[in-house]
Amino acid sequence: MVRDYSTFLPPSTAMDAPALPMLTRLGWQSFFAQQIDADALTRTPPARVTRVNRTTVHLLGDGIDMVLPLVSDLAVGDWVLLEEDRAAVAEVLDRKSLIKRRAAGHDRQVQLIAANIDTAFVVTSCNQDFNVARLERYLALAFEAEVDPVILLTKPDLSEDVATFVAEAAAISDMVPVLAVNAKSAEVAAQLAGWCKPGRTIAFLGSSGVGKSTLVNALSGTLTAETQGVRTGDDKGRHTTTRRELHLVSGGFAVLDTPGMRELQMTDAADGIADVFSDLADLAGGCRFSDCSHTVEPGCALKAGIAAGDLDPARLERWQKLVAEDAHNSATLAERKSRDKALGKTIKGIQKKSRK
Ligand SMILES: Nc1nc2c(ncn2[C@@H]2O[C@H](COP(=O)(O)OP(=O)(O)OP(=O)(O)O)[C@@H](O)[C@H]2O)c(=O)[nH]1
Ligand SMILES: [Mg+2]
Ligand SMILES: [Zn+2]
Repeated sequence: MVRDYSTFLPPSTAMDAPALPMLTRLGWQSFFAQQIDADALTRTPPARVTRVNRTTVHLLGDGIDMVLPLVSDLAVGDWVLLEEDRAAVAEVLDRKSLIKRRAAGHDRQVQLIAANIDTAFVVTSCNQDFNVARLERYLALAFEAEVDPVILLTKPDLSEDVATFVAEAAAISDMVPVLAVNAKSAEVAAQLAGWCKPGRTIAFLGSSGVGKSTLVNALSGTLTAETQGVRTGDDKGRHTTTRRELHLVSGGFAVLDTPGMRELQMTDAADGIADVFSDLADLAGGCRFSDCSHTVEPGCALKAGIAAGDLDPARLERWQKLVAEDAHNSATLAERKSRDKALGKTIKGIQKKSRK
């Protein structure tokens, strides 16, 4: 791929940010600065992970644009300190936020999606991609990661029913702003300006074909990311973006483009799920039994809510499904970790014995 270096050049046009230090433009914030002293800052310079490959990472910093060997558990968006000779990553700084999911496939490891994101734009379109249950999953993931989510509804120009999509999305959570944006229009930068301040990092998440890369291009003002038309008939995308990549744009902030995710399984996301469904959790406080399963128990406040027509039974079902899935996945992960630990001990024991 040909990298567009114009996005790394000093800002020049009127809409660009004033000349900002490179580290600020990359998202260096006091949260990271306070983890190291001034001396370490020059000896072991910080750099940000913009891309994670199979065996290497791409890093950008002040005068740094390099590829180094991958160290384990690095995520796109991580801030690292380099060794004094700059030949390797010395340390990963504490993360302000971390978005993760349970990976698809049979080994089902936890997959780190992105670190140190300030705002996650959850992107869907005003078409067949729109799905409340999936949006709830994305929001739970963002809340769990302590990232502020915003729902973007793209392709309003192709829909005759934008207001219905907006209303359905807005009903999901009081804590999540919802915006309809034509990703191909000139208004994108102005519409998202409140979140795209210099020094901040934003991410676009969502299915293939919803316009994540188109939004990246709209914000950068260049063709930074590749885009491709969706399938006619079902509006599904063609998985054009194949890896996560952090782009530095001329407005002085960092933008993460991600590939469309096919599956979004919950793991260790109990708090995030509780945030999305906080109204139901509050209501459940009124159930007669503290361990009420909201199915057959007498005195169930949620059942009463449904009977009174105040609560959508489908929403209660979705909540219970996510809670159960998260509990199952988190338990099996915890079990696997303790099994791996036990196995590690056995192997160490065998090695010790064989050395004797
Ligand atoms: N009319 C219209 N087309 C849009 C809008 N947003 C995206 N598109 C088109 O939708 C298609 C898919 O956009 P992409 O930006 O490639 O989608 P993506 O989310 O990056 O997809 P993946 O990389 O596959 O995950 C492209 O043809 C875009 O031009 C919009 O708001 N209105
Ligand atoms: Mg894309
Ligand atoms: Zn109940």
